[in-house]
Amino acid sequence: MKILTIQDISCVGQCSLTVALPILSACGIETCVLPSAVLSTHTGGFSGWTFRDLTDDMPAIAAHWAKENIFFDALYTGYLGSARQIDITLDIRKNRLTPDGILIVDPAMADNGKLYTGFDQAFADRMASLCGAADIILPNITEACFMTGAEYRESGYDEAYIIDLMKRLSALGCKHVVLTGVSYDETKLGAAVWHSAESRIEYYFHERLPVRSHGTGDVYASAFCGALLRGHSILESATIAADFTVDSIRKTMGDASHWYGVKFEEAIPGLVRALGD
Ligand code: PXL
Repeated sequence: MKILTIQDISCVGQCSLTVALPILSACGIETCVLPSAVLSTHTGGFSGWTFRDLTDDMPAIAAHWAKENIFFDALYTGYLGSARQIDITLDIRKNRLTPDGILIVDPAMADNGKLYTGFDQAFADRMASLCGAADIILPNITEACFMTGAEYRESGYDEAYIIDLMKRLSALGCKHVVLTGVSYDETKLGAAVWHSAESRIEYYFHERLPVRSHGTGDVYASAFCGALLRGHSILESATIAADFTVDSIRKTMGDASHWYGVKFEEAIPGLVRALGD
């Protein structure tokens, strides 16, 4: 079982590849990488970061893999450095995935009602087309709204709002949606899983912690991919990933100097136990 993940290297900040690689490895999955960009830090709270766009390197890397007859069982995309990388990713999906290979897309581009620095609506529209080609997508509510044109609501919504979002997302073309950050009351937060073919919703709710943390989307998505490739169902994987993310946040709470990410490393033993043999 071999996964390829395409996302940036933020050298410092505990997100993207520095999170995906250790978590997927801990899950026992061979992980290959295609870095989309190299940044000195992530863009969420630091200032003056460096940004090396690797778009131009990506086609040659994929061409070399083709020469070497290298294929992947799964492709997991996160933060992409340019709109052109979406077309390159679609090419890689077409040419380098095994016949049963799956595409999992985390449209990592927005949170808390806002796009991350450097992204615009045109990028969100291209990301919507990548999500349309995916087997499973892992958006938060903000990303879902930017991709579908739905109104963003932070709280106070009901199940009809979430089901409308799910229908809009599956109209893009994806087979399953794992929507994160769903909450119908103040004490619980969780993920809603939508199966497009059956128009069926499932949930996993956990305790809501009183903090907002950076990088938790990447921690969640990486653990989700690891659990899924280890043979767990989508709902089980969504559950394992949520428990791991909550544990990582809990281990970071109270350490204000660690504002830029979560201490997921300390939660890895629990993740490995949750995966079972
Ligand atoms: O965690 C998502 C992410 C990934 N990569 C970079 C980011 C962010 C979020 O801000 O800035 C570079």
